[in-house]
Amino acid sequence: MADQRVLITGSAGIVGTFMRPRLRRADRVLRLLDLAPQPAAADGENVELITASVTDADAMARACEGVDALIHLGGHSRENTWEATLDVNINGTHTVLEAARAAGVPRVVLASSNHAVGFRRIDEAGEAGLPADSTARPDTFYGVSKAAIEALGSLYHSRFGMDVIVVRIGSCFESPLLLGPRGLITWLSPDDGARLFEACLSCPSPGYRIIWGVSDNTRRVYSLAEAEELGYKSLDNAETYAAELAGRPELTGIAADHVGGQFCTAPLGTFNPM
Ligand code: 15L
Repeated sequence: MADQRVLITGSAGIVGTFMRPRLRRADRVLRLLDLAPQPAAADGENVELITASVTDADAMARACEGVDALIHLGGHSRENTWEATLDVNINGTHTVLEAARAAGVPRVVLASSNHAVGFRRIDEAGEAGLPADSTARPDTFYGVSKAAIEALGSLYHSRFGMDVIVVRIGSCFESPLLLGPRGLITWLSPDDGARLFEACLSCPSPGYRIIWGVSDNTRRVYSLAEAEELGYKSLDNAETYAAELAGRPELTGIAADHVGGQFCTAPLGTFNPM
């Protein structure tokens, strides 16, 4: 059987960089697309490197040729101006989906974020956690773009039958230590991230789904049931870092009460380096 070809946009970004070695398989070609330079293929690494923007329709059309599944991570990963957010995140995702549709890519995984629902209150989460398909309550222009990305994915599924899985990622970093105490709630370990994307790539006929991308953290407020239905099993828990985070400043007020944390109070439309 021919190798599976998986296109990853934004492959030089934080999550993309974590996924490159973790999604490597002998029977898989990773086609890695980013505007930024990427390390050359290591010995025996089955990768194809493309330098391009997700907003470039011709480049995306070429990138989607012969692709079995697409993981769309590309775009601004935090708050930015409305114009940049609209251009790269919303128009860029439209360009990506349109190229995937035209090339007959059967499955697309879209990176969304907790900030699509950042203004949901933490105390809305019941015992099982906040449902993965809770309706949008964005906390930023960035969050609005993620809600739009989710809606585009739904449209492309309904109109064209593409399998589309939207992953509302919590905070995917090497460890929750970079994030402060909120990371004990939101952390998605890179290894769990890879387990999650593998489940998205291999589950049979998912249709359109929204799932949370989070580790099985003791303090998690997001439901894992929807991701587990696709075969995801988290093996990590941010709580192992709790002692190291003790004494670090806790969020207060609106930021503490809502899923989006400090994004809920950061200035709108201003690049947020967090
Ligand atoms: C996100 O969506 C960002 O991409 C990431 O940089 C983190 O800030 C994360 O949310 C978070 O909520 O911690």
